[in-house]
Amino acid sequence: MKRLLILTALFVAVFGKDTFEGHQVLRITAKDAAQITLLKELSGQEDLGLDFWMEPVHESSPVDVRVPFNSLQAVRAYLAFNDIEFRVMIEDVQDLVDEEQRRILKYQVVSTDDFTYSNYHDLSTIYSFMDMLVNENKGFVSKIVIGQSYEGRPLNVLKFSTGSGRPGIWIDAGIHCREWVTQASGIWFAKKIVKDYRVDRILKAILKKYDIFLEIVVNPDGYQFTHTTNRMWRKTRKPNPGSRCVGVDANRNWDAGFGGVGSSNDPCSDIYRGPSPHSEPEVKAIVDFVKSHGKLKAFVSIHSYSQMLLYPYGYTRTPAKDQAELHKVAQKATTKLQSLYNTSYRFGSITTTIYPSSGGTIDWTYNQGIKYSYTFELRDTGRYGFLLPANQIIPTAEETWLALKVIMTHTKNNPY
Ligand code: BHK
Ligand code: ZN
Repeated sequence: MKRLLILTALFVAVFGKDTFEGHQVLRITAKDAAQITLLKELSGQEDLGLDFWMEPVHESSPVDVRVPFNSLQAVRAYLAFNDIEFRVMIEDVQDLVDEEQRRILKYQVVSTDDFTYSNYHDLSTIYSFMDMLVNENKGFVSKIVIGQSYEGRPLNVLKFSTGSGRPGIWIDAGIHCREWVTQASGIWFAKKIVKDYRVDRILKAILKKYDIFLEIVVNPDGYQFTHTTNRMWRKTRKPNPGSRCVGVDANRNWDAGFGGVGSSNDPCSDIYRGPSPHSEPEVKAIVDFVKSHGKLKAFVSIHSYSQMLLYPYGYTRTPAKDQAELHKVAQKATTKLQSLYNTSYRFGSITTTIYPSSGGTIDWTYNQGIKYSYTFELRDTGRYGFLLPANQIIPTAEETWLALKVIMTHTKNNPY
């Protein structure tokens, strides 16, 4: 293993790509509040380089943590000493990353019919996919550039429309760039919409009254970075003045309880909220779009993993005014989702279902008056986590699409 580590260090130095050789993902189950406190202390030990895939908040839900090889002994000893239960979820993170990389095809795609929906793709391939789709479906699909990322990439939104002057439904993916199944599902949704909009009566009825806006890659700088340098990157890529740490958690950056619970003011934290609300151009672009459009009636922001359908709020325990209705729709949507492959979802408010968390996307959109504001956490429940094997992309997208249609249909049938 020592030789391996030296090789690993060499590899990083030469190719500039982080590797995860010997890293393990541990699922840690705290049994009381005292153990949660011990886990928070562990996460504060920056020299250990731990990557919490879920925040330690409450003893009712276990946390998955990626532990670098060099910290494994110390972490295991700490957990054992404090009598905290854990088990190994992923034996070697790099094995999964390697497998994923092997399957990424480098080929010139000429049409969206040749595109391999069952694989992950790099950013330029996704951007060409969007252009192809627009070219193949003139008059139905168009591309709107709503802004530029910090590194100057276009922030592309696909618009699906069969008429003019209509209210809109928004779907986005990839705000956390390492959640690769979300961008991959977004691509599949886009193709599904053009295949189905004349033949699927439900979709046809939705598009008769509403435009659909789809932002497949909310955080393109981060997505590129997960391909070139660090597969486990979550945040944006804007440098933080006065810190050697880069990036902001774009799902803590919105002006809804900004700076409150479940966010950090430490630029080195993975839940760093940023210096001010909407400080990130990727967030500000959506804010400006939502305000200028003025008629979005549903807003769905897609994450992974943990199989949940969430509605506001995350920054407060106060129930949303429309909680009863949001809950019923979530129940219907997750039931429909499960009908396809028996994938089971939990649903409820962000605070009560995952954890209290402020500055999140859908709390802001809900407060803007977009009643049907939801967040999905797609597959899985932690066997692979962010490294979901590519052969699960299509089934994930298919089942999620059924739930999306339930939300969109409810929106259509309940105008406000
Ligand atoms: C979802 C919606 C609003 C606030 C928090 C969440 C949970 C999400 C997060 O931002 O911490 C978990 C996550 O990234 C994995 O997708
Ligand atoms: Zn996320």
